[in-house]
Amino acid sequence: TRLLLATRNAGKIVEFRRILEQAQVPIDLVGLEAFPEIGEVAETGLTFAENALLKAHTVAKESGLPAIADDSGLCVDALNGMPGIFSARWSGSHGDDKANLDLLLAQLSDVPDDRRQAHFTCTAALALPSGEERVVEGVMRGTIIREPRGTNGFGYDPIFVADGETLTTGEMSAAAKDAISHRGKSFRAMIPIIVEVLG
Ligand code: ITT
Repeated sequence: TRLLLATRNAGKIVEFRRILEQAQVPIDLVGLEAFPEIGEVAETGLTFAENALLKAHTVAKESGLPAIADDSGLCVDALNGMPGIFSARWSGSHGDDKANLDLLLAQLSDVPDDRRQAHFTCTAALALPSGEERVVEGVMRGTIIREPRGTNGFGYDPIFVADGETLTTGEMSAAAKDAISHRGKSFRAMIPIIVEVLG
C-alpha cells in the first residue's frame, strides 16, 4: 500500500519512515516530491487540527492516495498559547527560524524563570481520497530558556528544554528528541490507525 506524507520538510519524511520501519508496517511511504503538480496548501485553519486536515484532504484528493499531514507549533503560557499555529511565521517571514526565535525571546525578556512554561504540539491527520479522516495529537512540555543552545533540530529547539531534561532539544540527538517529542508521539500514535485503516 502506498501512503503519501503531505510535507516538503525532508526531516519529517525521514522521521516518519524510521517510525514505520521500527513498527514493521509494510507501507510504501512517498513524499510530495513525487507529485510536483500538487501546489502549496494554504494553512487557513484556526487550529492545528484544521490545518492538518486541510492539508491531508487536499493532497489525498489531488493524488488519489491516502495522505498524512501534520501541523505543529510552540504554545507559550505567558503569551496565552501564542505563537501556536503561527509559529512558522511569528516574525512575519515564513520559515525564518532565527527571526522567529529572536522575537519570541524579546517578548519573554521580562517573564521570570518560574513563568516560562511552554509546550510543543503536533497534530497529525490521515485522510483517504474517499473523505474518511483520523486525527491524533502529541505534546511535549517544557520551558523557554534565555540564551539559545545547540544547533541540532530546527525552529525553536535551541531555546526549549523539555521537562526532566537538561539539554535543549537543539542539543539532543535526533533519536533522543524523537523519543520524547510531540512529533514522535503523534507519528507513533498514527501507526495502529494506519494498520487499521489501510492494513
Ligand atoms: P510543512 O507544513 O510542509 O509540513 P513546516 O516546516 O512548515 O512544513 P509546520 O507548519 O508544522 O511545518 O511548522 C511549524 C513551526 O513550528 C516550525 O516552523 C517551527 O518554528 C515550530 N516547530 C514545530 N515543531 C518543532 C520542533 O520539533 N522543534 C522546533 N520548532 C518546531
